Amino acid sequence: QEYLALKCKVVRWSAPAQELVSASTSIPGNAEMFMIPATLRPETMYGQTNLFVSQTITYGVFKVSKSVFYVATSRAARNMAFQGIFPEWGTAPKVMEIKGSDLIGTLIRAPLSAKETVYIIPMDTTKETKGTGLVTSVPSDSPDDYAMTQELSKKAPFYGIDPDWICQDILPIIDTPEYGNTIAPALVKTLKINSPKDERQLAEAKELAYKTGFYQGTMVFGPFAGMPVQEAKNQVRQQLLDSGDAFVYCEPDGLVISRSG
Ligand code: ZZB
Repeated sequence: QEYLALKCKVVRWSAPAQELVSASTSIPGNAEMFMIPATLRPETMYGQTNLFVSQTITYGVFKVSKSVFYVATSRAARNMAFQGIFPEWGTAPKVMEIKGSDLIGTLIRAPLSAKETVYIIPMDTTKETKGTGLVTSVPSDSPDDYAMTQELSKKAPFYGIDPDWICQDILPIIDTPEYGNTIAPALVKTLKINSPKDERQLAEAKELAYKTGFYQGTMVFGPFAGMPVQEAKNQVRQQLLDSGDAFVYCEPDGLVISRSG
């Protein structure tokens, strides 16, 4: 699977994360630190409103250069080590670990997002075994993201977050003949999805959103407005690569089983 790994620069740490980072002797005070979500939908990046972490995943902080550090799962960093992302081939230099729960409330800059900065919020269904373990939230085009952000804003105290961290107005990015210009809320409504627990319907919604967005979608936001998604996808991807705001991250399909004998 080939993902686009997005470099989301930390603008302000949550209090617990700040404490841990400040205490680390391996991270200089002027370090640039990036959260690295992995995405298959570069053309939706204008609509990023949050970044999801799982509270139960322990993330690693990895050294890219003297003053640049990436946050991702150790599993993802091991893969990156064989893709020329760290200075020494085959090595992912981990300088610190941090629990997802300690990252909640951190403010980041998400490249291309219409929002200048976005907050890190929890989504405990985020898989450790996929991508980088960090997921950028696009509630206009991802039914999972829309359902989770709705749940979080309804039950903010329960989840221990500030409701203001989640924006309520959904920015249209892609228009489709069947579902209008915000496909995720439309599908959540049509398929009567009430919460992130409605897994089966959400899987169906995701499949439909992928297919409809790709084959029938037209961009309605950003420099490629008016262009079919099929064409814009690669243009946005290339723009993010050229600006240095993203890099390609690949992972082997399925399990890699070591041979014996
Ligand atoms: C932004 C985005 C916008 C995404 C969208 C999707 C959609 P897939 O489809 O299962 O192969 N993702 C990435 N890593 C994880 C993880 N560790 N756990 C859970 N979800 C993860 O997975 C690829 C997509 O799943 C990624 O692309 C990411 O969300 C999420 F409008 O990035 B995406 C209809 C989907 N739309």
